[in-house]
Amino acid sequence: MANRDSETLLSARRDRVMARWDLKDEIVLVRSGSVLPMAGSDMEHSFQPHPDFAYLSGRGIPDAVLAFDALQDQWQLFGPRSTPDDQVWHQPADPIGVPLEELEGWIALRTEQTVLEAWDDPKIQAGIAAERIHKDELELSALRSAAATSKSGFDWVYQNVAAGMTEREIQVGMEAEFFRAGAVRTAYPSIVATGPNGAYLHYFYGQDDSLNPSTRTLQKGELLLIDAGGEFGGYASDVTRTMVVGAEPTDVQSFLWQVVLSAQELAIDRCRPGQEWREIHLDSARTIGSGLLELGLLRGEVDQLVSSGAVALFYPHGLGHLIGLTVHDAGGYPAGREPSSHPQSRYLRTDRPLEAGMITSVEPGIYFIEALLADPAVRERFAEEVVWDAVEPLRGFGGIRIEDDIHITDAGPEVLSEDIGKPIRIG
Ligand SMILES: [Mn+2]
Repeated sequence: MANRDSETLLSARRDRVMARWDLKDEIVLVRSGSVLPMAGSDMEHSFQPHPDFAYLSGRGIPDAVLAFDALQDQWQLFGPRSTPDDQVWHQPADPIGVPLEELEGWIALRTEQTVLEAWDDPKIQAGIAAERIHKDELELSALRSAAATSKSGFDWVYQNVAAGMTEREIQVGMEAEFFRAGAVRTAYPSIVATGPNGAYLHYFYGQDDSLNPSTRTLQKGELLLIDAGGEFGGYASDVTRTMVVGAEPTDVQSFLWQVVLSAQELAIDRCRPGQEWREIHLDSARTIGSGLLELGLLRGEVDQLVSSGAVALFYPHGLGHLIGLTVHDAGGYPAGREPSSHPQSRYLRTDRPLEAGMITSVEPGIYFIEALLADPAVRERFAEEVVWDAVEPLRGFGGIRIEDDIHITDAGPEVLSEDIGKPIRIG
């Protein structure tokens, strides 16, 4: 699969990581991981390689090990070989590297050298993460292809979804298009949430009870929130659109949708090298807070409403996260930064200055979350700041989120998912 150009890029990645590790004579083992058995059966979960292994080797095979000998400045890939018996049941595994059986002997030859397991060693992980945040040409190409698969799925939604369809019908119709367009799998379980379900940030099909999956039917005039994306070449795409189905949006739907869109557009415009992510996030909360004030759901002054946590009742999550080999990618918190306890920032997955080469999602939202709005302690704490009588009719409204994937460049933000339309109404 890997051609000469990609081998050159992979080798350059390994060189950069090695320089960051700054080792003397240690051995580093980067393992791909093993397939996991399913409880109570002889089946296995689908395999996903450890992203550090995938990044450094360009391969996604189970039970493989990429080893580095710092004394010799030498990398060696070890891969499993399938037996004739295995081959009765499965196609032969790609014979990558030298046979895995040789790993033990390879280590035994290096008696004086300390063995570092990449999974357990923060210094080794930090060195890889510091490189993974900057995407090279090979990665950008995979990320663009992943976004293209997502576009096919969302286009299907725009052309086919109507009131009366179940969440399941919408999900499988959309995912079929991801796969037709080349996606290897979905980048994460697709969130297809109708009406009130849109308020669950990580709502997905069958989550509550795998034996009794959701069959909720989309009603005319309800919001449909879809957060989904295809994965290509190991790289994720992560896109959210929210639309009203089968009717003209109400004034409130339309107003809140525009507030989320403008929060997103303002944030995307600031996705430039040197910008502090936490500041962009807090400004997105101010935009959303101002919208909630204007609609009469909050009272007071916007900075105070952000710092008290009143805005976080309606926008509890972070503005976005790095994207790459995993949908919530490595490197969000550089050394020395810890997650904050600020009520508006405690779920921030990234807190760092942006740098060219990063990919980040930008995904503000507004939700009416029953667990927060129905809590007597919350209602008491925010008695002054939240206009509870005005919020009451919006319980059950669901949520609105709009999300795109942004490539940070010196020339300004490049929106990888920009071809995916943002209709406020479909069907
Ligand atoms: Mn996301």
